[in-house]
Amino acid sequence: MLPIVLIATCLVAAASAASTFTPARPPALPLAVKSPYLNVWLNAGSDGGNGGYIAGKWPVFWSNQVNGWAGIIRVDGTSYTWLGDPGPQAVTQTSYEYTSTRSTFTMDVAGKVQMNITFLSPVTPNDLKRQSLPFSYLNVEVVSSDGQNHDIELYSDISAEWVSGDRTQAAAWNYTSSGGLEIHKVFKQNQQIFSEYNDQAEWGNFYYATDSGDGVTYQIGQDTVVRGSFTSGGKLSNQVDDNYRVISNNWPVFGFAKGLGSVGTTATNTLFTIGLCQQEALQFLGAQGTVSLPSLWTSYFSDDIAALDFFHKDFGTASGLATDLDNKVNSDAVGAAGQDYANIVSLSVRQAFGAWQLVGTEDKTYLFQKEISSNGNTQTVDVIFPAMPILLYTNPDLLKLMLDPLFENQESGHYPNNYSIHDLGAHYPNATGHPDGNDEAMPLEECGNMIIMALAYAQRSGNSDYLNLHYPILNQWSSYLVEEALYPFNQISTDDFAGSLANQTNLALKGIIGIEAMSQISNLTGHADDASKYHQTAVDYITQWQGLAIVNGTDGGPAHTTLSYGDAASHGLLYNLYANSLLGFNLVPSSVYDTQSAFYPTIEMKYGVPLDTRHSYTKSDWEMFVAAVASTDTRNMFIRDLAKWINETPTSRAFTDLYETDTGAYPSSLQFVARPVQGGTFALLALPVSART
Ligand SMILES: *[C@@H]1O[C@H](CO)[C@@H](O)[C@H](O)[C@H]1NC(C)=O
Ligand SMILES: *[C@@H]1O[C@H](CO)[C@@H](O)[C@H](O)[C@H]1NC(C)=O
Ligand SMILES: *[C@@H]1O[C@H](CO)[C@@H](O)[C@H](O)[C@H]1NC(C)=O
Ligand SMILES: *[C@@H]1O[C@H](CO)[C@@H](O)[C@H](O)[C@H]1NC(C)=O
Ligand SMILES: *[C@@H]1O[C@H](CO)[C@@H](O)[C@H](O)[C@H]1NC(C)=O
Ligand SMILES: *[C@@H]1O[C@H](CO)[C@@H](O)[C@H](O)[C@H]1NC(C)=O
Ligand SMILES: CC(=O)N[C@H]1CO[C@H](CO)[C@@H](O)[C@@H]1O
Repeated sequence: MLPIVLIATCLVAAASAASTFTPARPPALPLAVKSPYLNVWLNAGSDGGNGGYIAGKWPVFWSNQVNGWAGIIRVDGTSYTWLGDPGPQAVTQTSYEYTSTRSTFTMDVAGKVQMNITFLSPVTPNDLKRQSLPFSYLNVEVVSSDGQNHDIELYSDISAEWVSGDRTQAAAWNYTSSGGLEIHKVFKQNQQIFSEYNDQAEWGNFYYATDSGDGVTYQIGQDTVVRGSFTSGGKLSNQVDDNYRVISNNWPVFGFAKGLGSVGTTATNTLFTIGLCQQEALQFLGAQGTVSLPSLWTSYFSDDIAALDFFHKDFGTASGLATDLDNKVNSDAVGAAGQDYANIVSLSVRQAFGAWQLVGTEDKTYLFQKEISSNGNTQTVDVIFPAMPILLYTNPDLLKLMLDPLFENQESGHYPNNYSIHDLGAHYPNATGHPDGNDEAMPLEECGNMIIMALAYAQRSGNSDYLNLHYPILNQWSSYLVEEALYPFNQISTDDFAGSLANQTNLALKGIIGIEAMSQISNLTGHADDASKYHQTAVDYITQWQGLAIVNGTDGGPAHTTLSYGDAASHGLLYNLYANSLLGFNLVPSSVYDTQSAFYPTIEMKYGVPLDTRHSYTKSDWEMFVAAVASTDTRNMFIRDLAKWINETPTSRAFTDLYETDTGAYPSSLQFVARPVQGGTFALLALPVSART
């Protein structure tokens, strides 16, 4: 067998040489990335990926198990693979391009036919109905490229691997034709609501659909049988193998074939929709006790099929909205800091939104977040905080929908500690809180985060009623900051993986800016005494903090802030400085900005600046926070290094935010992937224009 494998690898490599990657070749290519449970990628980096060629490599769920998704095309009777690894020789990929919402591949089929294959996962921050829909598009355009007409048939299928992370589970399925759509439905027989296995959902119905029409056939059966009927005859049997069975038992697949007829220089178009419908999305401990919350789309649509039907037929509008967002993100980013910056932010959009899910009803909507990959917590405050910039940039109301359940849970008396909760549940989709108070304690971090985010939302939306509504608990958290912020006791920050430490300079700064934020909140809500009291404390603390935190370079080295007070040899990314600019404060003097801007270039590594002196790795989200408030040259250094990393990293899974600054690889013990914190790459775009360098 070995020689055959080697030959196959060489063939793929030879075919591979031709593709371009625009604007970059990311570690993983987003395919269907729409929610925590519809989150499928192509691994591309050298460490487990194949360089970004979609024909010949199976797509994977973010947690790395295959979600079988196949595509075959027959041209004049010869079959070629264009998606996944179903067997036939691969088409030649000539280009890959990503935007904020799309991944588009261009394929050359034997010099005869060109295919344009677009994976579109819509992101509509200002249109909650569309944003709530748990589906993604695959659109395939085919045209003759040699001037001749060719007889063409197109095929695609999904496997039952999408319906459970456990391949020993039994699936069932059904086929329907409805409203001009051909629809495969596949689901786990033993529905386990609110449960996961390998991070895949263990409940709900998956759908794979395409338009009805002449030449469309379908078949459900063993992978080799269904694909074999297509490659031998160019069509399927319209039969359903109703021997419902275990996912890995003679691998059932759900296939469509479409005869395109004789195709010349007029392109033909075939659209597929993939998605997961869950009537009930998660359970939440809020004002009404523990309730199970529906997916928001159920407010707009009577059932799965109605939602699927709307989504599929909405492709024209959805494409237009997607293009608007793609263009806006690109031009804003290029205008703010150039093409490298656009490459970074546009790769972050689907990933950030893909960790989020709109639930509840039109009257009471929430946006819930899964802390993908690091531990699966629900609504982690210090994971919302780094993602906040993309929410402020796209629609600040979404930040409110994200904070609402945190306020509701704690204001209803479900959390016993004086400081802010860390998360709303140990594992998504359970937002059942921590009534015992035994969550992962990050007291200073989360109090600062909640106060800063509440004010950021109110400033952008003009909604100071929101601050009034939550004044008592914000005030309580601020009292905690007054007690604890200047000399933080030995505790973890959001970078818990880096270890705990006393007197963390950056953590203290967050607390002090949080106190100033409470002064502003007090001002906006008519609490004049609190406003002046908190302001005086913040000013007093920031003065003391400078004395404690800054090494003035008396030993000849460059001045900088330390990682912790008194440790002159230490340093770290001072990313909490960002909040001072985001909120428009003059609390922290410009000398601190200047000092840090001059310092970072002196410790630059190949792919960026280390997070702190304890390790050689860094965090891309915090680098972009730091860059947003740095001098132009230093900002551009951070952006250039991260853009280079995207192109060169050996990591092969969805855009990690934690990587080694010298090799670009994962730290040996940790693989963070697909995390929403990449919304933090929008830090520069979330700043008021007047606050940008
Ligand atoms: C396919 O993509 C190529 C390259 O991006 C483009 O020039 C061409 O117009 C596209 N074809 C169709 C039918 O959209
Ligand atoms: C398939 O759908 C039909 C019609 O809705 C229904 O009667 C049947 O029970 C379904 N079968 C399964 C296995 O869900
Ligand atoms: C959520 O809680 C339910 C019990 O209410 C449990 O069965 C389920 O496994 C939990 N889900 C996860 C992902 O931990
Ligand atoms: C909450 O704060 C009050 C006042 O500072 C303090 O007396 C009390 O012990 C704190 N409660 C807890 C649970 O830490
Ligand atoms: C924190 O820093 C202050 C000022 O340098 C020092 O007095 C105190 O001992 C430090 N705390 C800890 C726990 O190291
Ligand atoms: C809020 O700040 C403004 C401007 O400094 C000041 O004029 C106003 O009196 C303050 N209001 C309160 C309630 O503190
Ligand atoms: C230890 C020390 O000398 N710290 C000083 C460094 O510079 C800042 C800003 O000028 C001062 O506030 C510190 O006292």
